[in-house]
Amino acid sequence: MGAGHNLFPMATPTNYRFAFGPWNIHEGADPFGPTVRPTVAFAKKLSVYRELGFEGIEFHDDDAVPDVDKKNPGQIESECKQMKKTLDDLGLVCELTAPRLWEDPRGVDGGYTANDPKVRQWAIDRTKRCIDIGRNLGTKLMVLWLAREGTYIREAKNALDAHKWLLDAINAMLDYDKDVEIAIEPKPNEPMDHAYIPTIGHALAISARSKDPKRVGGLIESAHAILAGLDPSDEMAFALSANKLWSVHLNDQNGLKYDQDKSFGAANLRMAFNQVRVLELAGYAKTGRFVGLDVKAMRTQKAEVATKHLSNSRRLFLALVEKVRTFDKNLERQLIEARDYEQLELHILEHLMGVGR
Ligand code: XUL
Ligand code: MN
Repeated sequence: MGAGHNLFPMATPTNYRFAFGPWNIHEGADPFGPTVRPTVAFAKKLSVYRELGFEGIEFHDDDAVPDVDKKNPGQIESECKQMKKTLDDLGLVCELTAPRLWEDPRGVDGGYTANDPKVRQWAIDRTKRCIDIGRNLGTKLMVLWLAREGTYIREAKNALDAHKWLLDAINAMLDYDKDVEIAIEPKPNEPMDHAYIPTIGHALAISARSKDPKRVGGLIESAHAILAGLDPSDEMAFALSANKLWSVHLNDQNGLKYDQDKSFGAANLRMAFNQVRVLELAGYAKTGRFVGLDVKAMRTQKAEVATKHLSNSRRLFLALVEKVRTFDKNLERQLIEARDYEQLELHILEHLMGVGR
């Protein structure tokens, strides 16, 4: 695994907590080629979290309970008990769970917004199992990445019905468990041509219409905001200003192409700086919420070094915390007062490059 590199690299301690999902250690398949690295056993994945500087684990429902659809509530509870013990022993916590509807053949055209009422019911039932898993693993936070809740062709669904069904599904989740907190992870496209909840604005609008808006917030992923043509730091600020940013998936995206999940800061360091800046401005670390890194190793990466995307992203994040904290605040204030944004920009760029004053 090569986990020994880049361990806890920053001298300055910060109180950020980091998380990632087991899917972020992967075999490297893409739509044009098969796997290039052997499968890493789940137990082995768990064993590298702490070494890499992470304490939070993000679970899809079937990461925690394989074949969840085939299991009854009793089986789910006992498997979760075992998993919780494994996590406790390793010093890990489950940050969130997320129902993985998009891999099931029934969810081929969406779950909550499928045209077939039986599929919509299955999607809600499966999500209830996901809520059970979260409760048993000690987290209230459930993420909805609405993967196939959209269309390949616009005419395939009645979008008015689809939005109503989505709201009904969210209300059913809120009814099912009085403690569950739902964070919608917006994404404008992929796997569908268009998704119904493409931005955090849409997510918070649907939250406001739900039966318990204080339990519906958001998770913002950098790449998803970029794919929507938006600035991730502004998307985060929008949610933070409403106390609705309940997690983040930091990564990077080199323009409008397939969802890349590059290492944080790898494509646009200044955009990454601004995401860290907004989290710092909001005191995000003090909330105890996690910084999730939803990053993929390049396909070219050899198996023994296929966790560097995670440790490097964390390292970059911490380096940028340092950059935000050490930026000359007096100078910043003066230049803003003088409206000399050209000079402010130069200082930011020089600060990031480690040159100049
Ligand atoms: C997909 C994506 C997912 C969610 C979790 O683009 O980001 O991995 O974060 O379901
Ligand atoms: Mn994500």
